[in-house]
Amino acid sequence: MSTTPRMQAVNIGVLLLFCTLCNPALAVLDGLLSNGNFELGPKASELNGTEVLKHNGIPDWEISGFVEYIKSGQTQGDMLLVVPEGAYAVRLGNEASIKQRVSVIKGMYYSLTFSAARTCAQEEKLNVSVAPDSGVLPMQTLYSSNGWDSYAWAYQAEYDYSEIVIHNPGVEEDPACGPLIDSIAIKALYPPKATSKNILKNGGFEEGPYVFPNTTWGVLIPPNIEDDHSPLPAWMVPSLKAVKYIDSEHFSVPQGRRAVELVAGKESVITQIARTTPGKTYHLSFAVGDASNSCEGSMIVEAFAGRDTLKVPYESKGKGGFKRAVLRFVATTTRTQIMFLSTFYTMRSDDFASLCGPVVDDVKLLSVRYPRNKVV
Ligand SMILES: [Ca+2]
Ligand SMILES: [Ca+2]
Repeated sequence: MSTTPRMQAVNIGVLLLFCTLCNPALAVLDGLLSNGNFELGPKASELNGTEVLKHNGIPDWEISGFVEYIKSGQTQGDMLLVVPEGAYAVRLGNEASIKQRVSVIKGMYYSLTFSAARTCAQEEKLNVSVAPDSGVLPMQTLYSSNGWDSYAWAYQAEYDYSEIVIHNPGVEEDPACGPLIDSIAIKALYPPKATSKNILKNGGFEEGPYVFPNTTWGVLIPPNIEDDHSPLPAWMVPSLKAVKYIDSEHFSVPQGRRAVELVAGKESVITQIARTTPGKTYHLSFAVGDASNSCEGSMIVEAFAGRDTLKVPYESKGKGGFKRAVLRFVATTTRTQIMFLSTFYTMRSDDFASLCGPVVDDVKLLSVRYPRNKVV
């Protein structure tokens, strides 16, 4: 059957309408960067031992400085080097960096997730940048006992391409020191909105950084995130230590597919500023539980809404589960800070080395109709 130009125009219109409803960036971009797991390596002639000799020696990457191509099972002194994904990873020596350019949508927010491990006792940092944004991620706290942690970092694309650079700003005496890097992924972030059912945005933490399907240790939302480029949209982590983003595929999660674990006691804090009306009464409801990750013991989550607080005790057997709590308060200002932290520090009972803590999820803030003084 032939189509008239008018019918074609209608069809295109339908197609355009359809495509404004879908997220074009999702299918194209979410997931590993090209050779983001470094399983494709340099030719033997481009290696001197483990050192990569050519700046384009690793397919799809551009390197600078002393970059090593590390095979899983390789030893360093008496330490066995393990790789989180596949058989290969890279190590960044002092002032070394890796770079890849990707196509993005200008103005859109993106989150990067990558796995890193320290190989020496020294404090280490990684500088992640997509010009003009950059961030320094501290690696001094080891959150997972296997040595690997995954980190998230977010930015807003200023151009229709992004040059993603991970750089080791360290100046160690031992050139064999320096972080191992593997599995670099990107995910488009969609700024969440408040709804009639929740004044808070992203209260269930469903919008967040890419989580690797094959890693079992969640993703760290690094500390000192106070701007709007949070990899956990709408939430800030203004504390000294990270919070952990966990997925229902590997952890017990109270609601939906994602939640946060407060892994560093009072040093790991999540917060969001809510618009409130002075004099109105509000209910801040939330779930407190454990991630089913052998994090056992008496826990307390402290919730704050402006000057009001609620301490929620939770007895964890480390096998999953949660309870719900409500903090009722009367707003005194037009902006109320909502905040959560964990009173205690907890270690996993299966290794006594990994930091862990209570899980917070399903955070909802709503104004309630009845005035406070009429309730008996
Ligand atoms: Ca790999
Ligand atoms: Ca959730």
